[in-house]
Amino acid sequence: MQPRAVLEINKPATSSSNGSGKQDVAADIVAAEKYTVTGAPAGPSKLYQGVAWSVHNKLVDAFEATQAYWKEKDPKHVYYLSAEFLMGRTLTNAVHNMGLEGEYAEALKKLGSSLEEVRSQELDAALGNGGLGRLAACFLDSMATLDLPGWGYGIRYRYGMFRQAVKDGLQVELPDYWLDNGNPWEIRRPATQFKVGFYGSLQDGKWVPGEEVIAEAYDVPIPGYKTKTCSNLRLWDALPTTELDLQAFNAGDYVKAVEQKRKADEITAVLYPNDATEEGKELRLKQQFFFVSASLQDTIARYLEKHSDLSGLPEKACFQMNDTHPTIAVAELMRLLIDVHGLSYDDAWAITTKTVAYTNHTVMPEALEKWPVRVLAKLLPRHMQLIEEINDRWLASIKDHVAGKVEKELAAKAAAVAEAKAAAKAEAQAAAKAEGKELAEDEEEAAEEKKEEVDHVAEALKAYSIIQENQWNKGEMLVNMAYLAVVGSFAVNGVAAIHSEIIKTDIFPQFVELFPERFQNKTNGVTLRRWLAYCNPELSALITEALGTDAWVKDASLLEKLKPFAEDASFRARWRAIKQQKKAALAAHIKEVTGYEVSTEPLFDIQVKRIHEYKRQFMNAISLIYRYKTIKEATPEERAKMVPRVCVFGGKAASAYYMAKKIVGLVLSISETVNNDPDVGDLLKVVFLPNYNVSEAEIIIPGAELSQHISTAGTEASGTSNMKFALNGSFIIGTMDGANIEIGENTGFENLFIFGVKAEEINRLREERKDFKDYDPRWTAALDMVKAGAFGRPDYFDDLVASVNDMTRGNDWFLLANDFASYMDAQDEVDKLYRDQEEWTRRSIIYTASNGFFSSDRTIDQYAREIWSVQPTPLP
Ligand code: GFP
Repeated sequence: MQPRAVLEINKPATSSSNGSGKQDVAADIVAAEKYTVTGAPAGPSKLYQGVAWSVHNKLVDAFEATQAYWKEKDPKHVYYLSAEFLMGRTLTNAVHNMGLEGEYAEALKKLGSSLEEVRSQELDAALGNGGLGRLAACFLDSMATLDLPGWGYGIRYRYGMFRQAVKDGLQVELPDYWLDNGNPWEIRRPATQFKVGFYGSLQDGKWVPGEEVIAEAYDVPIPGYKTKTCSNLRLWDALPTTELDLQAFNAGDYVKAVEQKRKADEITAVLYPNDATEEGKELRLKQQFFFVSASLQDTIARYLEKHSDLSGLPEKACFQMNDTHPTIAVAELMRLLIDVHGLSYDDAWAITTKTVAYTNHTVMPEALEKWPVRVLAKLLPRHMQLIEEINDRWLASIKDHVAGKVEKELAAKAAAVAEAKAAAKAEAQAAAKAEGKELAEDEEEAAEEKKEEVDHVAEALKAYSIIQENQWNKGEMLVNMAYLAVVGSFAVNGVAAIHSEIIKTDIFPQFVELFPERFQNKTNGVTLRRWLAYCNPELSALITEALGTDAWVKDASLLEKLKPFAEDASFRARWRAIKQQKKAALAAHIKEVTGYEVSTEPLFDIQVKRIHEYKRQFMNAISLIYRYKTIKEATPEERAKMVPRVCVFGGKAASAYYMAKKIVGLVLSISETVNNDPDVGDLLKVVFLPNYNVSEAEIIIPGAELSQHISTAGTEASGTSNMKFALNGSFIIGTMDGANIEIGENTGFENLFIFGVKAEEINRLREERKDFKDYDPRWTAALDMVKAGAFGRPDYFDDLVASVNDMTRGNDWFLLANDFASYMDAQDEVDKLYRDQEEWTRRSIIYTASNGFFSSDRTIDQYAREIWSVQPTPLP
């Protein structure tokens, strides 16, 4: 397709040399400030732009060298398809990964500033929601660091995730104008455009779209750590095929004149449009198809530059689908291969199922997407037709297996029935005999049983079908995207050991029975660059000093060697001093953002993550109410023995999530009441930090002493902040859920505060607790305070309280009341250990030393070897 003639602009002046052949970074920065951000007044913001644009040039050099090399060598690439990439800020990461920190520190000193000062001017790229999006960002860092040829593919949302603010004690959502000052971290590629169609109809078997947009590429260079490799995150923007309908304009119809532009803009406006409405659903599916189609077209086009035969595609490309959002890739790859490139259905299917792999990140039903056939058929008629064909062929291929299984089950059932019947018959015969009569045979029964068998097979096949009836809305047919992903992929993985098992037993058991080898585990990880080395330079320096090398930043297994230092009192003192320093930084941040002044002496206790009922922030809040009550009622002697705490919450509630927003409201109300109660003083402070994002996390995590990962067992697939906290020497209070379990195995369970029921007990408990009334008195006391209005707005919190405390109105699905007593006991254990600061510090060191396993380098290495078959391809 002919690109529009647009130039790549925004490039700052070329690099300056200071005459000695060495680049003059300060001069570069000044030039970039002058020529790129013309007009803006001098100040930190302008200086940031200057610095960023000067780094941009260096990134582009590394990027071009890597991409040219990979193009020449033509290694297999992995393409990580993800609706989310939660990148956060780039400057610090780029400067350090490229080893430029010395030069930039010096240059900025000359200019009267510092990297720390400048970095805070950068707006977060929040193109993600939570763990899934941040994981994708960590993976990109590790892929580049391990020299693995791979790109991320996603959407360049104009407003990203919403900005969370607090108004009148409640969450409000504001647009996140992250692109306001331009974006020095991307390169626009007007020459890389693809058409993406929607709607329309099938004419002579061919899809004629009713609407089209252009996907235009933006490349975000991803520098690896201590390597020349700089890989790519390609994000798509949507443009209208006709920006201005001049005829309509001239006829005075100004709305129609720009209608195409408006429609294109809609696609890339926000992450996760509210899909409660039909329009919202359609828009979300449109987004998914938009980026998937562009990414597949792009990959195929690049493949065809070097190869003529698409049958070799699986040797050169692997598409990793990050959750169900990109699953339409299965149908789109089929369509491109069949309709555009002329392959047969069978050949296309063989290629697709060798090229696509799927990661499942959740067992929450709301996140296992199911699209109404109605919506899919309207938006993507050809894809719906292909999905039907995929499903028909799939069901036909397993029919014998299912029939055999049904036969066995029926035989077993029939044997049991026959046995029962024989017993009954014997009994009846005995009775008849006693009365001197004879029994007649029932001949119709056999025919009846035969008919039943046929129905049973059809019934059993439904469990395997990609297209299913909506169980809540009979008559509506849905496409189960997770099933499409499983059928269309060569590998399916969960993200922590327990989760990968639950997937097999609870989510996809019928598929496991057919191809067990397809199911794998890849325990998540986080990049140690961002989440230890850069966010906690003080602790990193101490680790490097102790180990005599900074090689641990790339080889996290070396952290293990820190263990003996835990026994050294002087080392512990230095460790503790650094924790105090990071607590002070967090306290200063709390003051700046909320106005609350908190002491740095108390235990810093943190729960930061998306607000969701399964993550049970509400249970934490209830425990704090009880703590508050205890403080209020304590004698001076009792107060003197208490362990003071600063309890921090952070996290966004999805805009349409009713209960989650109430949980935020409750935490804010508790915070206001407790923090302004003069009786309480430093014994307890409760803080809600609004707009939790990557940059906030980089301040919060190093300052944590205790972090909470308290989801109902079996609900949190993995969690990744637990890994970040552990690596920064923070204790974990948590359930036997997600990666907590593996963290426990690595750290020693005696060092975690584990409580609550196990995953295998959940279903039984949910059943048993239907008439539950036996509440822990601490629980009741705390909830009574909410009901009585101790935190204001009792009416507003009424539904929230009922959801966990009134079996007629809610059913405490996430078992808060059930786990509460053991949670409170675990909290008492925390207080007890905290009183012994030497022991606490010793174990804090053990946390950092034990959890190198959770480096995303390890995770990515496993993906590369065990799923992708992608080899490291470093530049010479
Ligand atoms: C999801 C799961 C987490 C998991 C991440 C990454 O996170 O348990 O750690 O994906 O695999 F819920 P959210 O996007 O839901 O936060």
